[in-house]
Amino acid sequence: MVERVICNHDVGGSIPSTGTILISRRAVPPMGRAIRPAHGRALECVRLGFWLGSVSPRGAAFNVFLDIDAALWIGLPARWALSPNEVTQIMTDEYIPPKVWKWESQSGGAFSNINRPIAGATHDKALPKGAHPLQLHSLATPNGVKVTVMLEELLAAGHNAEYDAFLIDIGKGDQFGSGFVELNPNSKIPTMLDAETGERLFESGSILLYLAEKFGAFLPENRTQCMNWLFWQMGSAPYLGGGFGHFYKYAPEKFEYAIDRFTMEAKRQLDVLDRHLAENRYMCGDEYSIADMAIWPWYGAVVLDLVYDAAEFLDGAAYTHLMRWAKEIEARPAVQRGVMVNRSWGPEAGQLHERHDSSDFELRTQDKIGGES
Ligand SMILES: N[C@@H](CCC(=O)N[C@@H](CS)C(=O)NCC(=O)O)C(=O)O
Repeated sequence: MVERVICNHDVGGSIPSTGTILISRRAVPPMGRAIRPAHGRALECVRLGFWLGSVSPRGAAFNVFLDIDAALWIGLPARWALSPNEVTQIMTDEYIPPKVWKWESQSGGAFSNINRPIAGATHDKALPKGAHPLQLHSLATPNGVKVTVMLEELLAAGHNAEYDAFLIDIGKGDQFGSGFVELNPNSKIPTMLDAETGERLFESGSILLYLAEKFGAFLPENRTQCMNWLFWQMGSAPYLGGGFGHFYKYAPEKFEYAIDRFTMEAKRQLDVLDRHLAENRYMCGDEYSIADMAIWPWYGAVVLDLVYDAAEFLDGAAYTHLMRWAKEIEARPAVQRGVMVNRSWGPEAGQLHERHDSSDFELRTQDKIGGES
């Protein structure tokens, strides 16, 4: 917890007269109360706070002031301390929830501009239509890649699963267009229309299952076990992505509590997979299935360091069975094609913004068409 104390009084000595303190709130006890040794962590924070006083984090002047009891307790001269009336304003980031939450400001961090507390369309925008029965509107995030890998696997296996894939730029809010919301009231990619049946599809797990049933493929005989792992992925990945990935990579600050909490869970999940893959070639036994396609873009990608830049932090290499499986799947040609579809970042040769034909992988990647799309 961080507290900012702004003071306006000259305390003399070598400490400037005005400054800001950013140290653990526990380091500064309520004015007039001493830090008790029982607060082992508090002492640590005071020392850290004082040490930080000599550097300039965030490029700003950074002066450390302590209240008098805290100063005396750690043996600093009294003139280096502030008395209560010298502290004019205390701003704390300790969050005290209001009675009723209101949407007043962005929370900061990546994606804060698209987060909103209400559902529904924000603007009128029809979705484009392609020539094939399967119309995908998506982006090559892990949830999007599940479906494009499945479609490429189906095609590679000889099924007539030709599809049109259109790019949804979630950073720009395309998912809140009226046409998109008609397909998916939840405004998240991936979403798909099967123009042959008129079926509207959303939720990546549901789309995988729909395609597996439609084409009679990638659903092993032991369907129940396979569903266990498919649903495991759908329930678990939000902890990895929305929890760990968000706080490790995208949050506006590194919050130790949140990173610890979700790292613990992410590593537990990696261990669940590692133990299972020690005994099984694929998630559902000997057969490659939609469960592998659902799990690989998240957990395979984490240990292969394709998302969140966290493979080292999570010690991904230690999960040797998971790594073996992740590499085996990564090497599949259909997977290599699937990860390119609706991808709008990374090397241009790996970005196929829209996919309408198998020749697009050769002819229409960004390095080939440049500013055309
Ligand atoms: N449970 C959904 C999650 C989909 C999801 O979270 N999609 C993200 C990208 S990975 C998205 O569209 N975010 C846009 C937004 O939140 O506005 C699924 O598996 O399809």
